[in-house]
Amino acid sequence: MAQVAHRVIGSSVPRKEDPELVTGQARYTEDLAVPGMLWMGVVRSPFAHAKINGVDLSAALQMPGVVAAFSGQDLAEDWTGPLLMAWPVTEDINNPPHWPLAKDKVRHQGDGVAVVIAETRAAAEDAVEAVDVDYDPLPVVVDMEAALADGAPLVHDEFGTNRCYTWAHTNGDVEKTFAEAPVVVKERYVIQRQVPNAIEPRAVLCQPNPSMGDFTLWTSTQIPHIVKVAMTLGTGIPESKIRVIAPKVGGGFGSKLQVYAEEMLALALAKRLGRPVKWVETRSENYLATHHGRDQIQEMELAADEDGKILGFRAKIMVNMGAYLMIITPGTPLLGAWLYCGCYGGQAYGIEFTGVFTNTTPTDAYRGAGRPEATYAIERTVDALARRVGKDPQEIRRMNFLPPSTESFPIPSGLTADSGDYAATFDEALRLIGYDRVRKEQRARRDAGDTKLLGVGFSTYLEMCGLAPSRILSALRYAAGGWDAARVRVLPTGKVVVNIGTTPHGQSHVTTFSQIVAEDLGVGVDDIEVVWGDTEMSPLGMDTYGSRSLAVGGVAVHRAAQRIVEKARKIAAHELEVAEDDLDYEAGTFSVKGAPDKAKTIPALAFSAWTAHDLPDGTEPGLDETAVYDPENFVWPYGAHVCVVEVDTETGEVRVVQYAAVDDVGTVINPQIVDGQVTGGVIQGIAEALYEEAVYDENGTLMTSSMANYAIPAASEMPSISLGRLETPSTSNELGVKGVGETGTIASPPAVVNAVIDALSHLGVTQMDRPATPERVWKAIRGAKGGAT
Ligand code: MCN
Repeated sequence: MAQVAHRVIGSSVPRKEDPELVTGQARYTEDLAVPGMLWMGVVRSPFAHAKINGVDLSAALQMPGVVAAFSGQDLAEDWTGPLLMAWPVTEDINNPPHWPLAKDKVRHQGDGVAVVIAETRAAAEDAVEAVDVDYDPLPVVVDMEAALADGAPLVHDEFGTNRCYTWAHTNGDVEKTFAEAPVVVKERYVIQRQVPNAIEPRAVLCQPNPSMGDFTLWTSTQIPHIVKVAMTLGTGIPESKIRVIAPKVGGGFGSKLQVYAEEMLALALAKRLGRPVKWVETRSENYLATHHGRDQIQEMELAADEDGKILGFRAKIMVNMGAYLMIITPGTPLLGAWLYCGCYGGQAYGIEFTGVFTNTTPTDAYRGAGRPEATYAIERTVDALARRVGKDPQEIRRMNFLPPSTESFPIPSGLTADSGDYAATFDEALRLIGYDRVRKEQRARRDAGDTKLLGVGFSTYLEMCGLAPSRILSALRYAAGGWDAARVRVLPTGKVVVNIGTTPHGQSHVTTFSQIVAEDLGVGVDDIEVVWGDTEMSPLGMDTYGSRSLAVGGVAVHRAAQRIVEKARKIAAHELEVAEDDLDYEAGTFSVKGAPDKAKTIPALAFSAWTAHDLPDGTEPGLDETAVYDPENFVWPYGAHVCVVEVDTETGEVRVVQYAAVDDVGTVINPQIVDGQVTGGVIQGIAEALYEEAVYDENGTLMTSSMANYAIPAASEMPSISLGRLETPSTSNELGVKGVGETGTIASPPAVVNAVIDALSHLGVTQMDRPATPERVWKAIRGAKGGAT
């Protein structure tokens, strides 16, 4: 039965996506097969840096089932441009061309050198092994500081340096503030590199359609619309001849916000061979060839008065680009550039990023992208300031919070945030955790000499997301816009079709966008079909990343639905023979004021609009409206996360025993989906704080190249999370919504590490690198006790 339409925003409507997923009916790119399909295998470099003397494909070409094989040089003429890099953050950035296959040099382990095409996947994989590449290994640099030192091996000779760019931003008089401040704390943090591990590795299938002279590219991506533009730029095939489809996508977390070599290769080879070409990434390839995340060295400073009142923020940050610049590699840190002040007041703000090339897999967006790094820096350093001035970390936060506001207000970094009450979320998180009880238990264990110590850590964060407005993105030299689009059609039978420009890959847009339309048009959520992920069906869109889908795309959906209501009102007034002003509208029904039985519903009006037998003069037939929305501001979720850990002083093992997350994401469309997003995000952040770390040896070999040695958390390691919420409507859009997709990952890592330090603070531990592995924690305990490590 159709659900009651009004009040549908704010209710936990069951996910419309689930039946297909849980019954195994959903089709991912890997599930797709088309007649005549060939398989592609990619030959990858075992070296992090080497000259390619030659690529011998002859043995591979002799193997059964092999149809073709090509080196980077063989395909050089197929490209009209390199892989897309869309964010040249400064005018003088060093931006090396990045081709789908290396031609003369490889620059990171896993760099593609050649491809083989075969009748089956197994034949392609065997043939990859048979390709003989003659390499001359070159000196390697993996460490950012070493890469900037004189005489370091150069990743790109033509630049004469491994410095990619330096970008800086200030607000207020930073030098003076720091020179005159009675207290300055300075901390150094290493934000370790991470490997995104979506459940579904990447996959591509490209089918040429000879009758039309066009190509269909199915790809496991977050950004089909952007991939389409990039394919045209890279291959010269006109956009009108390329259709990109993202079928079901099994997670991305930023790693599929990318244009990958394999997408360009599948398209170019389908064109060359006139046959469909498919490639599916193995998990090992995922570790080497899907972009990595994070990897910064931060120097973070706070200037304050003797009481701990913050006066200024200053950060100097080195960011590892890896070997090439991918779609937003240089811009990723800038997404956090305004958040090194967190949700605190202050008069001066200065930030500088230096991008550095190394012989490692390129980095790019990973859930939170720039904002978890900023939040980590400020939330750790606020604790350091509390230690310095002898205050409780709780107190230092409260005295520095920005004042509560339901209006937009400026923050120290110079942007305008939209609304919030920072102390209120903090109070609620402390209540959920049972703060006083935890502190009592902490003291009791310490007093009893227990080897399992408790620690409490805070993270009171401010996020900026909903990436748009286009004019700010342009000021930051980002190459694309930030708008999004939706088309809403009410069909003659009253069913509704909504074409959206965002591309969900686990975020439930089908459900939540149905809720918005159900609320607007008074139809049941099950009477609405949401169509996405296909550039032919939803030609206008900017896709899904930066927690933008609801705050930008969802608002476009709402606007298109409102246009339907406006047009339907005209037709209703005409049919009921009253003025438009004489109509009430509620839950999909127009009724004459004072005569409620004289009424017309949206489905009935859709039928009238379709027959067009008696429309008001000048009215076009049909109820079919499109809206394109480019917001005036970002949206600014915030909240307070409190983590309780238990640290085993004998083994150094850390276990999260309690976790409370109280977030304000504005108006909530679907509470259950929001809770799911927060929970998943927090778990991802706990893993970042305690387990995950990509480690290279000095030869540039990735030592953590599989799930056997790259620790991904299992359910058994995770706590249950207490969730709370405040709902302060965003002032940036008429739905009042803020994003939620990244909040948990942005907030949680400093809460966890602050908790570990808190557990050991009475021993003199003040510093902890991340991830806080048992070895690091054990060494910190031994070091603090003055014992040998
Ligand atoms: N929502 C809501 N009310 C709000 C805010 C959001 O009901 N006030 C709903 C939205 O309507 C949407 C979902 O919550 O259904 C997430 O919305 P939003 O915050 O707009 O984020 P996006 O849909 O743009 O998703 C992107 C974000 C990012 S950037 C990463 S990375 C991420 C994430 O979402 N990757 C994910 N969540 C993920 N979840 C899954 N399962 N898989 C991923 O790869």
